[in-house]
Amino acid sequence: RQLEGALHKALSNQELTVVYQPIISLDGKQIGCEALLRWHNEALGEVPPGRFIPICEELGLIITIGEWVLYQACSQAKAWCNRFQHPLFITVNVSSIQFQRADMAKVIARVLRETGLDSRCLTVEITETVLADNAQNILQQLLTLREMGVELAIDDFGTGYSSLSYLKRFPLSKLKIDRAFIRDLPDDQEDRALVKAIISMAGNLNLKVVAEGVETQSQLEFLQTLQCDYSQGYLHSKPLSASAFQEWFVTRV
Ligand code: G
Ligand code: G
Ligand code: MN
Ligand code: NA
Repeated sequence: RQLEGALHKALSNQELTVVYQPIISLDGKQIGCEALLRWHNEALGEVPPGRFIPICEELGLIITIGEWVLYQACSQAKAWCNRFQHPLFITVNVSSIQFQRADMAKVIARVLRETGLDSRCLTVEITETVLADNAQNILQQLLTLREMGVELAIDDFGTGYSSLSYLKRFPLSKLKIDRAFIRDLPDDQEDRALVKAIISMAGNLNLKVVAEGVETQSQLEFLQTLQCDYSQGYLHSKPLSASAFQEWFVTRV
């Protein structure tokens, strides 16, 4: 409960920051990054997002904090696009609680307008929870986002409980394979079969695939043989501060 009190003030006390983890297409041509929230509190130290984000969701704070992350990420991406003349996409996690408000698509449209970021440079990451919510309104908002040019990725793919039918019903563009399936590649025969099947299914559904948690060269080589589209993980880089990401980026383009 100490956490709750501190969280209420985290944003106004400027304790929140956004870090950026590189995502690279397997052909090396496209570069992007995932925006990830960090919280450093004087008394509590560095609190991991897995601990404080669920509390933000419970308290409804994720509405303001989520919008702040979106704004930070889009204005940063816009600044990098201007500076480097090299296309860069940014992916931002949007919680199911944020999608429960009827105007999430409008919020995203406004942030894009205010920051000047091209909508095609933004990918919104949602979890299966968003899609499991049967509200017609959610489908409508996701369709609106796609019409605007924003891409939609399903995060942590393979770990949820929902049926695969949502892959057909929702206008998704990318699927992020959860790192649990990548960890034991290329040795584990079952994970090999699963990842192979996921990539092949995604290809047939016209979805791009991002492999998460790629830590070794042999994992990357295996993913290359399967024609996976993108990889993300410690092999390329851990999440970086904005200035460290910028340094990393200039060495790549
Ligand atoms: O890699 P990291 O430890 O930062 O992420 C832990 C979890 O927190 C991940 O599931 C990630 O999706 C989630 N997360 C990180 N940043 C955000 C954010 O800005 N919004 C939401 N909703 N989730 C986030
Ligand atoms: O659930 P989501 O994919 O949004 O969360 C990303 C989380 O994964 C972050 O907490 C990030 O720090 C973590 N992460 C990113 N790359 C790797 C990796 O290569 N290995 C491990 N173990 N974790 C990773
Ligand atoms: Mn994510
Ligand atoms: Na994930």
